[in-house]
Amino acid sequence: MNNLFSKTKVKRKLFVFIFVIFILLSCENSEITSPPNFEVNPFTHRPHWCFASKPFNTNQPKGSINYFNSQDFLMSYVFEDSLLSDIEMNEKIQLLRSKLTTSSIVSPGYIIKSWSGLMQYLEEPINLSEIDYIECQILENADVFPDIPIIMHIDLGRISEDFYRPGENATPDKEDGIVNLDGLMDQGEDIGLDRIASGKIGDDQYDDFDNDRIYVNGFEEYPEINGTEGNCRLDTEDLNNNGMLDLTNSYIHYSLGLDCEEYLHEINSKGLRTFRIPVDVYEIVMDSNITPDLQNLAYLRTWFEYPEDTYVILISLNFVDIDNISNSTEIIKPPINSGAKE
Ligand SMILES: [Ca+2]
Ligand SMILES: [Ca+2]
Ligand SMILES: [Ca+2]
Ligand SMILES: [Ca+2]
Repeated sequence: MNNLFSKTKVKRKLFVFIFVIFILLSCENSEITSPPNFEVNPFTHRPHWCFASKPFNTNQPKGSINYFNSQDFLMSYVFEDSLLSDIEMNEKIQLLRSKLTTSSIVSPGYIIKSWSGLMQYLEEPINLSEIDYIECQILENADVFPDIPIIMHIDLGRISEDFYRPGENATPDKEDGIVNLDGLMDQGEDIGLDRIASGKIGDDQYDDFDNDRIYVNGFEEYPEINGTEGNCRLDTEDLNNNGMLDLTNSYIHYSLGLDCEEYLHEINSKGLRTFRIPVDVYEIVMDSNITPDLQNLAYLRTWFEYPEDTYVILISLNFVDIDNISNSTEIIKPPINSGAKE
């Protein structure tokens, strides 16, 4: 009887031991395979952006920018394999790819940099006192990222809305009101910020929207996706929707060399460069006596200086509050049906 009892005890102990080992192994396993909490980064979503107005502090010639959410990059091209589950390895990532072209007035052989960029109005303005650093992740991919020096600028605050044919008029260029000024897209209004339909005299030949994909060096591009005519959206320069063309420049400015060490926090094995810019290294740029309201920075502009045609692949941009990291939009996620097209 005793013998039987002790045998049962041994069996039980063995069972508990095996069970504990199993739990430990499965915990370890889930630690390895469970993915980080990837979330969509709002600053890589193409429709949030429009072309940038001219930075107040540059005299460089204006190049052009074509920006799109390309569909041919997988998570595994960007992040370390150890951070990804098997499913995520093959999922597409939403990234914002910008094709930067130099100004046509720049003569070959002369190194004069061009500028071009993007801007947006932030529905939730940034309060600088709640931010510790700006994090920017750029993918350096030798196939699509020619090795040339690019300077990226980040402006935050009050920024001129006059991005389409600047100086042309004192009111915002907009599509609404071509037929009825009612906030709705009436038939005949989706003809671009030039307010002239294709085929009519004076039409901007570069404003036609098309989401057709082409391939350049094996990577997809969408050369006419930023057109405002025929894009099924009511486009406007009046980004803050106050009925006026805001022209004040009063903002804070950061800059970083994308091939430089300054602010570089980390490079991973895939060529993902993570920059962390301390929030207090800004310069103030203003064209009047209006100082930037650091607690209410409502426009964001990112623009680039570059000596040759190139690309920038933005993986994420975050304004990080380390005390509230779960609320900051720190991480990135593969898109759900996101697309260049959207
Ligand atoms: Ca209308
Ligand atoms: Ca047009
Ligand atoms: Ca439109
Ligand atoms: Ca406005």
